[in-house]
Amino acid sequence: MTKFIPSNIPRANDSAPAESHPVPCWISFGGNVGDVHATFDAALKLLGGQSQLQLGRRSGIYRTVPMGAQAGQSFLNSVCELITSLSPHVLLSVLQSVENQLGRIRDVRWGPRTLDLDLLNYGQQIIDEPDLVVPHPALTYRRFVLDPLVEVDAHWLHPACSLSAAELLGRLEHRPLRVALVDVPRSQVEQLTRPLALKFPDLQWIDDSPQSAEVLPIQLNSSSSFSRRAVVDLRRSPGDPLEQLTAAFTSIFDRPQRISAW
Ligand code: A4P
Ligand code: MG
Repeated sequence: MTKFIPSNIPRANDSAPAESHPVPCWISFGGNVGDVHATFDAALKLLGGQSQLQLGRRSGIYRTVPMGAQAGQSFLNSVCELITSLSPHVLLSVLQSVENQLGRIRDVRWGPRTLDLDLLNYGQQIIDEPDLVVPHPALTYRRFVLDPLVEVDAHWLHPACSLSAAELLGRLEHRPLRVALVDVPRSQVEQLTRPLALKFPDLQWIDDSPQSAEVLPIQLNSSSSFSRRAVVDLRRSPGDPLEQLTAAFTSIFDRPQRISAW
């Protein structure tokens, strides 16, 4: 079979080889500009029309609280499974091409958007490159990703930390939520925790080294790897540490509402 590469898709970053066997991937859909449900349908049609790419399971559609100071109105979010033999980078290019065709304007990071398609995983592969990180580093704390994913694939296993989607969601639902900043000096912790305590009263800050599975570890700065404990990794989030934490807790304390089937 001839390998199909859409003509408008750049190949420069296609360093990883395509898989010989189709790979199951979860894609997160998000949007908060225009008729988002219609945009999701249009995206599905475009993706379904690609060769080497097959549509799989999909969740219902959820209304979610906007995460990030610049994010705008409430979002609709969903997840859809794609089974593909495209390489990870070509798949990312396909997703970006579909976003662009459906009116995505990239001006503000975490800004309002007609459509955002994030690659949550590529089978069990772990990729950490400047333009592509999988599993998606933010999926461990985003209710707008985990709630739909648990609906359709609760047993999905995070390739790096080996927690299932249901376990990742479950640890966000403890109240009070016990959290520890694993790489912030104790002298700076109070400056961050005090304003957050007012906004998120169900937070309980743990000072000690977070060894317990019931403590949610959060990483802001350091380069050391905490992946085995499934750290909440905010190193790529925009803004200063207070903005990064505010955004993360906004999503963690959200209660996404399933508003319809897809
Ligand atoms: N990139 C790296 N890894 C990936 C990956 N696994 N999937 C790079 C997709 N892209 C990946 O993305 C920026 C760059 O990330 C890309 O060039 C790609 O090479 P972008 O889509 O251009 O910009 P963005 O979406 O503004 O940034 P980012 O960091 O992807 O933001 P997110 O994570 O998409 O979050 N609130 C609610 N309730 N629901 C939402 O869906 N989404 C965001 C944006 C903010 N707040 C939200 C929601
Ligand atoms: Mg994105």
